[in-house]
Amino acid sequence: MDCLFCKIIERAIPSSKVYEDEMCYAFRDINPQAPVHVLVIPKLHFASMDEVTADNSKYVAHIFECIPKIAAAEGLSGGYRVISNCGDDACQSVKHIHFHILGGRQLSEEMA
Ligand code: DGP
Repeated sequence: MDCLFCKIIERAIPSSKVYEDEMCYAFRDINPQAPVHVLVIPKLHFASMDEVTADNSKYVAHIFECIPKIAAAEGLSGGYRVISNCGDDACQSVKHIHFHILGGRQLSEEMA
């Protein structure tokens, strides 16, 4: 599987790890758009929100359990934003579902 984020999980490509457990991996975005910009990915490969099923949704649920813990560990007591880009119109560039955690400054009211 020629997937950038699978290679990051396998350590074939280095990354700055923030959190890891048996179901997910979190690391710093290479092109941060806020003082804190963390990506959270499932250790199971599926491309996007469009591929969430009854078989893999437990990975998404687990990631949403982890996100508040990661945000707290990153010091985001003032709040944060979670984004998952899905498909070309949303400019999804890596076809392994991922959730951006953005924070550390006042974010724009604009979301798109
Ligand atoms: P998206 O546009 O939602 O598909 O976001 C993909 C993000 O992945 C983008 O913000 C940049 C980040 N990214 C791409 N390649 C790498 C990489 O090799 N390492 C890290 N840490 N982040 C990457």
